[in-house]
Amino acid sequence: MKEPVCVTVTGAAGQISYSLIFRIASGEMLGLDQPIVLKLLEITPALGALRGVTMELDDSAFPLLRKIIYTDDAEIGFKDSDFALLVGARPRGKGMERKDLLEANANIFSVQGRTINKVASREIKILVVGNPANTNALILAKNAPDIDSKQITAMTRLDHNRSLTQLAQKLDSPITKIKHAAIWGNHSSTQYPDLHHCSVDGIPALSLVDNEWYVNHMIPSVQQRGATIIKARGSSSAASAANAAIMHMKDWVHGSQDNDWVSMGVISDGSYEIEHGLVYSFPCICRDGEWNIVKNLKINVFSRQRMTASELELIEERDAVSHLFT
Ligand code: NAX
Repeated sequence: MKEPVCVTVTGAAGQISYSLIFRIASGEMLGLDQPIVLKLLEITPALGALRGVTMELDDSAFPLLRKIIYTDDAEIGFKDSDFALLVGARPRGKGMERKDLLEANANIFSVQGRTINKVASREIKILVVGNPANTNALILAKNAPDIDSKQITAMTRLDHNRSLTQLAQKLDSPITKIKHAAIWGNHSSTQYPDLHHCSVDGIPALSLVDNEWYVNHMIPSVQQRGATIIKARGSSSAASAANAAIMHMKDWVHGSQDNDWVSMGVISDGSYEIEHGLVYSFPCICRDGEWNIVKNLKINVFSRQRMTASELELIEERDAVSHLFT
């Protein structure tokens, strides 16, 4: 057995965490040989509900779960943290614009960035789930200057998974036959689900579906899927978001399955002429605990327009919160 690692989850009494925490504790994220100390962070009014979650964790008797600490003190929550899943945020409700979310959440992530910078492990791997995830991750990175910005990522894996399933259902194909799907840009309705490099059982995906379906059905339905789910169930995606967070971290730590691509919001190094320093979703391959952007893909005019539209939205978001950069 390995030495225990410390995993912090924020927003731990929320609906995504209710699925996420139990899967982390079971070993699904870091492996069945990795003992875990769970640190659960919430705001003060949610501590009672969080206590209930910890009682359920106790009652699950997870063999890998060495200790549970629950708190409303960020310094305790992030102390020596090796992995942090930042879910805590105000979720998007019916009719709420991203700009409202941006304002409500920017402060949370600047404070958490400074705290992580002060007390977390220098090797920490961070996934930002709370929306607007890309820009929250950017604020965090700007406020945690001693943490390598390659260790701070935002979640677009749910969008990636949604693309895979749309295509699999259209072609009646197993998900496992689909390779090299990609989400570019922001986790928002400007995101660009790209099938130009994608294959299904070795055959180019776009030769198997008609362009009309791809452009007018698949792209908008992936872009709007979050809103569609809110409309149907009255609250935002939870179990599927938790699943995507587990897959994101698992692949980052253990490597992408079969060297396939995964989509991750990461700090742009200027690849594909995307503005340096934005947190932008790129197709990545994970290996040896690191992610790398897939390079040298041909980008046609159709793709470029969509990639740029999402980049412009991220620039606008960044400019709206730049007063919180230290
Ligand atoms: P919930 O409202 O159920 O839970 C959020 C929890 O965060 C609450 O319990 C709240 O008390 C807590 N919280 C608020 N401020 C906090 C702080 N400063 N420190 C610690 N905890 C804090 O929302 P839930 O449905 O779990 O969604 C969480 C976030 O994920 C939302 O921002 C949501 O928009 C976002 N999502 C992101 C997705 C992605 O793909 N990146 C998809 C799913 C989801 O929409």
